[in-house]
Amino acid sequence: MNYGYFDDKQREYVITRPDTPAPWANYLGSPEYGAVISNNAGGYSFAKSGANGRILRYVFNNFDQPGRYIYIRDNESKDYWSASWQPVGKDLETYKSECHHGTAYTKMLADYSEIHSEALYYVPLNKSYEVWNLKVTNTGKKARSLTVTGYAEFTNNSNYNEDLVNLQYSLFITRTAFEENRIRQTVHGNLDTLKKGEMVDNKTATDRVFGLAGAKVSSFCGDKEKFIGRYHSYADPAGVEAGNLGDALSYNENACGALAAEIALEPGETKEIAFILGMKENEEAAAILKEYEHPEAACAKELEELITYWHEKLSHFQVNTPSPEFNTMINTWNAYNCFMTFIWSRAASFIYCGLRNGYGYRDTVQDIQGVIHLAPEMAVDKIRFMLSAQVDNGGGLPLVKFTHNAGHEDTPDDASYVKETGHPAYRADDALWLFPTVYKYISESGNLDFIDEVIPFANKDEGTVYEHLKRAIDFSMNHLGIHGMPAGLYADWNDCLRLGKKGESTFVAFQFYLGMTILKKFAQYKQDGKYIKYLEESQKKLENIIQDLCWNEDRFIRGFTEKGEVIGKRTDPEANMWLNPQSWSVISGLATDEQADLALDMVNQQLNTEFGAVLMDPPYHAHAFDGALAVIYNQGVKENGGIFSQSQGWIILAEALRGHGERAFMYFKENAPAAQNDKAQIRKLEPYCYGQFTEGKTSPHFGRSHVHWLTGTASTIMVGCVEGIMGMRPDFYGLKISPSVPKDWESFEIEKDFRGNHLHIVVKNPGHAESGCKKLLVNGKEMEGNYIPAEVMTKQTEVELIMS
Ligand code: IFM
Repeated sequence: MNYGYFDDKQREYVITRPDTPAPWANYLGSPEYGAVISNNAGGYSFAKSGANGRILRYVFNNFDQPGRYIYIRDNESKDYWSASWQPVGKDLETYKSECHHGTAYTKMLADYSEIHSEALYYVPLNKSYEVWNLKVTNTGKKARSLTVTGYAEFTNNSNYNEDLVNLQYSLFITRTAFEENRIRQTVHGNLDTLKKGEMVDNKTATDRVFGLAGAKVSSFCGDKEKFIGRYHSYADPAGVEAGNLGDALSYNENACGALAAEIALEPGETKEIAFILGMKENEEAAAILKEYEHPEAACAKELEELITYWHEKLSHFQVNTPSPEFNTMINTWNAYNCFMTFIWSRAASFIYCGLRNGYGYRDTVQDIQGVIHLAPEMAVDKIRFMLSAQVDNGGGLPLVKFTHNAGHEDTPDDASYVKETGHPAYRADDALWLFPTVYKYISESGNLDFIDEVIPFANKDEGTVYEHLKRAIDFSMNHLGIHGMPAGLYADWNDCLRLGKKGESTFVAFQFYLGMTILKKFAQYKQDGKYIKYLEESQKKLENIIQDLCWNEDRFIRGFTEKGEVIGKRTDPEANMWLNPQSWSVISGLATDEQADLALDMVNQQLNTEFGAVLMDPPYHAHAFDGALAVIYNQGVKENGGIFSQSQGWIILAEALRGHGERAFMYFKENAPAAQNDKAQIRKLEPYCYGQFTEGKTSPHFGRSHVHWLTGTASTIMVGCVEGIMGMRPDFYGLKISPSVPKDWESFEIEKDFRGNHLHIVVKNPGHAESGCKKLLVNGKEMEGNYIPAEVMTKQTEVELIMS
């Protein structure tokens, strides 16, 4: 079943049936001023922090309410509806609607009772407030008199938790006032005599304003209960029903901002208004509202700015392949999803309430990889930041506080850090993610000077990027487990796998192995012969240990507990086959050809399903070892045998690196949101963004996906597709092109910006190969192998690669 379609030209997903199986969301603004909005206008807004800067209330687990509601009332018939299908929820036989989720804007179109409305929601570029721009058109033959009401449900306190559960406090700090064209809610209004910067008990007066531009306010309401009315609901608010909001304000009541305007429309006539919402002081709010006196011009210009900004970012890598799903995901939605995870981290969604007070080290370093090919300049800023969150012993801070102050931070060795962040110890993998991320950035940008850039460590001291990476190696070397592989410490990538401080994870061992391969390239560039020797010897030693201890006939095991128990043996009754050690054995370059192919075949046989490969199998139930925390989850979900979508990216990459185009693409397609557009009743999640996981074959809801948008899946799949399937493999000195595609792809094209040049790449595959390169022409000149040295590229470079 499908609820909409992709409009690739506009880069929009258009929802044609509003009764979607879950709220399908979009992101507006940024965490400076952020808004999450669903296709039925549900969602919330915040300034700076989803948890502590909450402006609009949203009740989680509660059918996507409340939201940014705009009600339209016909003053003659007294009938009313909403500009989004919900909350009024008119019969879909008579109410027609479309929701266009675009890049940083959402537009709701509705037709009902010969009135066409368009509600456009966005946060203007680099601004810290939001705009709800409404256009109403009379499509009938008689003049109409309408009352249009905008409703914003303020939280009583900026802390969302206090707002929802600590009512004995939060109800008594809020009040509303009305002035000319706006409702102002003040939290802690009684502190308004304090001087700027002064606080009482860490609190100060804060204003939130909901205003109207483009029409006169005909009535208003600042009290939620009066607006909705006892025993009414968002579907039939008393104030809307009456056509007059009663001009009530609140003092110790639940606050809201409701503003009504009367709009008369001749046949064919259109009028436009704008509601503005933000955490703004009164004067600034008045000035902002003035800018929207003529909403038509102001809003159209701002929408254009947003579109230009985002479409330009996406334009740096575009593909045209025989697969529409692949094109849609890579050109727009996976790419946009990567930007959202990159910018928002795990700040806010309909699942994340904004409680995290910092960036997860591994998540953030992984997220960066998803945007490197599109915006290396954005990526490098975040890389600098993450390097500055590396402790001088080489480990990463598990949680990097939003207030991070490089050079002055406590570390997991300090009780104060543990108390403040709740992270009790270092994790084995955090700093190891830096290797592929830093390498990919330098290779994409060609910015080799970055290797020598000096960046502080989190606690003290500073060093070049090269030194930072060396210290990451030192960290693992100084924390070896019982067999000489990197110790498990608090965790590896898998939060639910506690192997014990001295236990060992093969995943981390593979990451470490790859880290050494990458650092060797840096050392070669630096002509650091002594260090090259050290790396080679250490890497060989590690390789021998892994080969001796971790290969189990047809698979790599998952690791060892500190008691020496082997996890992931083929004879184990549960969890005897794990996905990540197999894919990473290939990605790391450690597996022999024979091992790689066997392990990948076993993944295919034992773990793959029609919705992707499960993380491990069989799930834990009766045979979980002490550190197998996954057992707390139902079988077939999350780390307990769910299809953990992030890992799907790594299996795509592993298959592609082996030149198995068919399988790489199969893994892409199984879990690709766009490829499931017609299975919305199964997948439930938005068909345009990734989720954290899909329920596995042992769940009764096999195929249902969860935890939308803010997930590491976005970046790993992007890397799997760009570096793997499309074969874009830059290095310090140029670009290797090594596609791995389905055999029936006869040809495809790539538009890629690379180091100031534009590459137009045409790949031809008349012999139906899955991978390989017979010939590579650059501006008509044949290259050696499949490599283009950077110096032969021109502003407009024509590339032709013949696969077979
Ligand atoms: O790797 C973790 C991530 O840091 C948080 N979400 C779950 C992943 C797998 O456990």
